Amino acid sequence: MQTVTLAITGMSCGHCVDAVRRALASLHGADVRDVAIGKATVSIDPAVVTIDALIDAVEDQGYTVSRS
Ligand SMILES: [Cu+2]
Repeated sequence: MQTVTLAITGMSCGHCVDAVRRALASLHGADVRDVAIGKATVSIDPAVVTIDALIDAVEDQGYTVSRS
């Protein structure tokens, strides 16, 4: 497992936190550890899911993820 923290812009309230959490939790191989306004921490199995897939899932909800 690998732990990934995403920096997310565009989140402003609890609904955003829920939307991001749901988007990440829907991915196979991803285990959501923590979501707060502006960031999400996820444990992933790199053989199953990529960081790009995490980013795409969050950005599909209308937020922007900065890639470090
Ligand atoms: Cu919101």
